Amino acid sequence: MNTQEYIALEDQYNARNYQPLDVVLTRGNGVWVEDVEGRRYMDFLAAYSALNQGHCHPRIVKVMVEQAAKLALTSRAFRNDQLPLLAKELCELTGYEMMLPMNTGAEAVETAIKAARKWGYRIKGVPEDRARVIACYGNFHGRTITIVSFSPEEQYRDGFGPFTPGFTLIPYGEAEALEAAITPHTVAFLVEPIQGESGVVVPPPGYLRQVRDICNRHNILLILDEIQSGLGRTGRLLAADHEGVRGDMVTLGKALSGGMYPVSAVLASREVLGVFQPGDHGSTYGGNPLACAVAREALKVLVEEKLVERAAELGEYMLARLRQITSPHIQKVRGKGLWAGIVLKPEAGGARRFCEALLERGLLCKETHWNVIRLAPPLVITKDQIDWAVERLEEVLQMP
Ligand code: IF1
Repeated sequence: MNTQEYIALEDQYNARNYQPLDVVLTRGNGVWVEDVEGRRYMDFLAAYSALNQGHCHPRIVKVMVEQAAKLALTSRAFRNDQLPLLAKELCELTGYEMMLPMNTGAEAVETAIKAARKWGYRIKGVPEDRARVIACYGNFHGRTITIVSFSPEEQYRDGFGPFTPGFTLIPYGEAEALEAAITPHTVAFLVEPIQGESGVVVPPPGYLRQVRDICNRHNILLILDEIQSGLGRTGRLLAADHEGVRGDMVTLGKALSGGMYPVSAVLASREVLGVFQPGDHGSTYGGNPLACAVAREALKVLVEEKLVERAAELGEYMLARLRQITSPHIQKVRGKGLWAGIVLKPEAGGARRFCEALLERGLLCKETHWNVIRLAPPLVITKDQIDWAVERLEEVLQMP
């Protein structure tokens, strides 16, 4: 079958909840992917940071295949021999006391919100059903009904009401706005250390430290959504590490499995995750031995291949090179580590046409918010490969 035939089938039988670029991929290896016509592309999106370890990392594939053949799923009705090891290794790596495993990012965020509400009622003493969580304009935390209830993006909400109450939105990057929005019923502030979907929006220096301080003073939980920013992407294990800030809860997903399988988790203190009693919360697949074995290896690869250090070093190089591009279309380049948003001027006609032109030149990336070209290559990328990609970006950004 060729590209057009696959596209026709997908459009006939699959819900049209996406508008992907018209490339049908069939294999991947490191930073490279290949389509059904045998054409090769460099993946500069890395599944929105899920592929920090690169496509089909041989060590993770090996563990996955071995574990799949051994024991894949027990449900949490029984214990398995992988979950305790992942829990210990992830907590030791990140310095948190406990974790709670789920599957997708949205589930981790839902879990954090549930924990924050219960903590508010049981520990902070907020009156039942009055708890409020503050989040930011420009946020993206997933697509469940509760999460889109506080999405600022009209399309993500349109047609999906009625919504879950209990959320307040404030501007991102303004610590004073948080202080002003807090009420006695506020239980948590949920924030991305760098906003991904919004176009790789880096808050002003000191922002996270200020919000940490405000949360301390008002006894509210700081929930850091590191699903996209965490696990090396920004050149630190967690993006909040740049400011030496620790959340009361951290959500992880995406690269926790190296792109191999949906694995997410909430990290927190014993006080916070201790609010869950048996039966309060769970998931059939959450914490399954296949997921845990894969996540353990994905974390080992991250550490042993020094991918975090690599992102710091090569990220600086990539951002410097991107900022040297002269193009009439570029308004500015934002980013941290191997994560960048090239913000185009309004008159550039949107980022999609540049992504389509890049596709023709063998570079895969994706627009966000119509005028931002988002870049997030696998962290296993080399300097030469960054040069190769930047050359192609330079070329398409010269288009009229
Ligand atoms: C899609 C965006 C990126 C996330 C943060 C939670 C989740 C995400 C910070 C939910 C998910 C996604 C989902 C994917 C595209 C992608 C995305 F453009 F939509 F916003 F990366 F920037 N917190 N991000 O970024 O995790 O439930 O999807 O596992 O198409 O929705 P999930």
